[in-house]
Amino acid sequence: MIDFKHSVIYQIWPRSFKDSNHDGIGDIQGIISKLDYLKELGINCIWLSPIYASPNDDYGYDISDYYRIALEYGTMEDFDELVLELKKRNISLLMDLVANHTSTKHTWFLDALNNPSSIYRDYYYFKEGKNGNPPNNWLSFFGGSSWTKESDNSYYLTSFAPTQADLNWKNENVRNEIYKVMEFYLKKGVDGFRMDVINCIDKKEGLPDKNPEKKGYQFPDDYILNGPLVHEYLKEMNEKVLSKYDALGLAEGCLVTLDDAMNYTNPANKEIHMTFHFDISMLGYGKLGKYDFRKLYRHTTKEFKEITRKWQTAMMEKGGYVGNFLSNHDNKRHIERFGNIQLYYLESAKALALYNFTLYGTPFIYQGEEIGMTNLKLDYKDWKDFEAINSVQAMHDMLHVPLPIAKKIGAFVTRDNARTPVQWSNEDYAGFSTVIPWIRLNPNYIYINVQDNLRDPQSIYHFYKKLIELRKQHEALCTGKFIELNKEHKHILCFKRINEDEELLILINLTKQAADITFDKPFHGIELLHNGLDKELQKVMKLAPFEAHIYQII
Ligand code: ISL
Ligand code: CA
Repeated sequence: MIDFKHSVIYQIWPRSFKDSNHDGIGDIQGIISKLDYLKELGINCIWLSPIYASPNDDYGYDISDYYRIALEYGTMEDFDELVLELKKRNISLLMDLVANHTSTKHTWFLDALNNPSSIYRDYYYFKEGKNGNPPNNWLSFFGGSSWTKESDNSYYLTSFAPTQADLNWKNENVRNEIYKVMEFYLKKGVDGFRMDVINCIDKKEGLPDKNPEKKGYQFPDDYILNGPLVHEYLKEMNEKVLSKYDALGLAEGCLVTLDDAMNYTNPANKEIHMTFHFDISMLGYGKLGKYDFRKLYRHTTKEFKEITRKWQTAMMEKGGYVGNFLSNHDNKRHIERFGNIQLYYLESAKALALYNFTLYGTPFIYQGEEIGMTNLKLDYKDWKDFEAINSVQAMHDMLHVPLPIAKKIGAFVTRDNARTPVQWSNEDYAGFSTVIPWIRLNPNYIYINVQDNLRDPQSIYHFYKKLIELRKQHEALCTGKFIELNKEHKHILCFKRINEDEELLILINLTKQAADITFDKPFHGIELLHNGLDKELQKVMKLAPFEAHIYQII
């Protein structure tokens, strides 16, 4: 089992990581060519977003064959080579397991569709409509009905894109098929799985309407998320697969509740080992997410601190475990959401990194975050993200938002923001490729790129490297208790990480205002890291905007 409490995990979204064969699309050989860069950064584990055969309606999250590598990413031999090269460097590998749904191009689904007596019909949710309407009023994650029409009055459940058909986990054969896929990759030497929307695999019995008294599609939150059987299925998966291979299970934890998260990951329950939670990444969005456009707002520091406290305390008290992330392929890059790129680009990138690396829980880095990549507002014609395209259309069709406004909102929140190619250098096409990439490059690659970051000792990259190094040197950062100080402070997050041997003090000004903090008693400390000027630890500390420090108390 990978030592996940002492790991730093780097997420690769392969399409935009590095192209090796001049087609403008990232690929496995591209990843292999950058393993030394990742090793040098100090990470010891990779979570690789899907690389399996897929029609790419949702860029790999719609799998048509679990046992084949997508042509544009390479071959199974390339994959085996990747596993080997990772082993040489002592870097573990988590594959993405997309098991809530398959692509509608998967042979199971095609057979179900074409053959009325197919055994595969029960692999999915096929259901008759109600008076010319879908079987129920569930809203899809990507906008519109959760149901896609098969014929006049027959539908199948598609909780995400209409080409992603939900699998019926109540069918034992489905579960066994998924376990077989897991074993196939475990035998190849992978170390575990990041499980896509795994907490959606138990749908409410009978698939009833949600809030039937209301008009229009309703988000089926508690009808499809964290159903009671998810725990049973995860226990079975643990017993039949994970435990046998000593493999790591990480849940995506889509909109997970605190109690469920703790139950999924409490070792006593023998389910999985770690989960993400969405509370930080949903900040600034409405309950329905980034397209809940009337509710978009700039989060408050109070909320940010409350969420941090809530999850840190829960882990201490309830024994569960989370992975901490600020960015991923599903959200625009965090530097613009929680930092300030206009005035405090370097400071806020570093302050937020310091936050993510000093919490209890395993820190994740999303590709390009370590060099301070930013978001790119794409013209509508350049959009690739189905969620964005469909949600904008749904806003227009269902809520009568004028298209130009809907598109503005879409450009602001689309996942494409975070999916532009990694900026390796200031050469043509940012050193990502030698031809025009599949999605637009951020023109700021001229001054935001890996090459320049490597050269400048004050760069964001070098700051991440130091943070990773510090986690290796200070056990308290990995497993120490989290104790918050001056909770009510309006700007500064202040906490200790403590174990039997040491006491660390972390101070982060989360805002663009300068702020003072006064401690009840004076501390003395050695400065371990800061993102501005070296400062002695005193009873009253004056912090500049986004200033952040780690001290070892003596
Ligand atoms: O992006 C989101 C936040 O608004 C979610 O709706 C997202 O779809 C959800 O977090 C589930 O994400 C995962 O499953 C999706 C896939 O599109 C995402 O890329 C994946 O991370 C469906 O497989
Ligand atoms: Ca390529």
